[in-house]
Amino acid sequence: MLKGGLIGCGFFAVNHMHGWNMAQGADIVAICDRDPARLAAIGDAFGISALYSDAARMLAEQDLDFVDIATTVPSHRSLVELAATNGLHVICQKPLADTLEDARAMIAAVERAGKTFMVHENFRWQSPVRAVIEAVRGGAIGTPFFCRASFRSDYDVYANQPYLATDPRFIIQDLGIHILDVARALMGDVERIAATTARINPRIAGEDVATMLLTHHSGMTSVVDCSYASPRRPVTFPETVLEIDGSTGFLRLDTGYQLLIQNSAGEVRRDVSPPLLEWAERPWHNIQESVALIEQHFVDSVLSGQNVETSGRDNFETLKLVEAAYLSAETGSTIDLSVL
Ligand code: NAD
Ligand code: 89V
Repeated sequence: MLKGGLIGCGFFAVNHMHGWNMAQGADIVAICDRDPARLAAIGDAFGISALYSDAARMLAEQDLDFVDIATTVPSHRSLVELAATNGLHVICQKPLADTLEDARAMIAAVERAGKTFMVHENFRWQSPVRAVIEAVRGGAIGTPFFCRASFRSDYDVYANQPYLATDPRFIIQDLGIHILDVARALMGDVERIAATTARINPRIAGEDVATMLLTHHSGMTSVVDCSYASPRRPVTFPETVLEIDGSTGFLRLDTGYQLLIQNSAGEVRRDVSPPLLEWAERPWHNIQESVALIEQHFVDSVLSGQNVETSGRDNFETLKLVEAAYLSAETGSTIDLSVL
C-alpha cells in the first residue's frame, strides 16, 4: 500500500481526498496546509490526524511514498522540488507551472530522483471524453482530420475559485489548458497555434474568452474554443463538446453527454454520462469522477512501474500550447511551437 501526503487543503482538495479514499493501493496518511482552518476541515472530514502547516516538516517526519500537490501554481515548483529531494513520487495539479523554465526544472528534479511525475491533468480522464478517445484511437472514424473542442458557459467559476478573477492570465491557463490537452490526446502533438482572446466580464483581470487554431504534426487541424462569458441556457458547465471529422466517419460528443458516431456501419448513439459517485454533486460529477480515475492511474502506474499518461514530460507539451497561445494573442501572429 502506497502512503501519500496531500499538500493543499483548499477548494478542490476535497475531491482529491474522496478520490484517494476510492483508490486501490494507496492511502493518504498526512495532510498539509498553511491555513489552519482548511487543514482542520479536511483532517476532520477524512479522519486524518497527521496535520502539518509546513510541507518540509511533513516530509521529514512521515514515511511517505508520494505527495499529491493540490496547491495553486505559485507553490508548485518549490513543492515538487522538495518532494524530489526527499525521493518521493509526485502528482501535481495543473497548471504545472507559470513558466516553461519552472516546468523544465520540475521535470528534471523528479527525473534525477528516479521517481514518477504525473500532472493532475484530469479532463482527458473524464469518462465521456475517454469514450471519445477510445473510439477515435480504435479507428471508428478512420483518420481524424478536424477536431473542434469547445467549452462555453457563463458559469460563476469565481465563486469557488476567487483567484481566477484576479490572475492576469485566466481562461487559457486555467481551463483552456484542459481543452488543449484533450485536443492533443485526440489529434496528437501540435506544430503551431494561432489564438485570439477577449475579456467580456469587466470585473475580472484576465481573459475569459479564447479561440485557438492548432495545426498538428500530422498536418490536421483543431479548433479549441473556450468561454466563461457565454449566457447560453441550459448552462452546460463543465462539459466539453467535441466534434471530429475522420476519413471514414464523424463523431460528436454533445451536451448532455450524448455520443454520436456515424460511419459506414451506420449510426450509433450512446449516452456516456458519467456516474454520480456518492460523494459527488452535479454539475461537478463529471470532473469529480475523473479525479478518482486519474488517481487510480497514478497508483497503478507507480505500483507496476509503467509510464503515467499525463507525465510531466507529456504535460510540458500542453503547457507549451498555453504559452504559445498567449504569445500568439499578444503578437497577433501564429506561433511555431519549436521556438519555445
Ligand atoms: P485553493 O486556493 O482553494 O487551495 C489551495 C490551498 O493550498 C490553500 O488552502 C493554501 O493555503 C494552500 N497552500 C498554498 N501554498 C501552500 C504551501 N506551500 N504549503 C501548504 N499549503 C499551501 O485552490 P484550489 O481551487 O483548490 O486549486 C488548487 C489547484 O487545483 C490549482 O492549481 C487549480 O488550478 C487546480 N484545480 C484543478 C481542477 C481540475 O479539475 N483539475 C479544478 C479546480 C482546481
Ligand atoms: O480545472 C480547473 O482548474 C477549474 C475549472 C474546471 C472550474 O475550470 O478551474
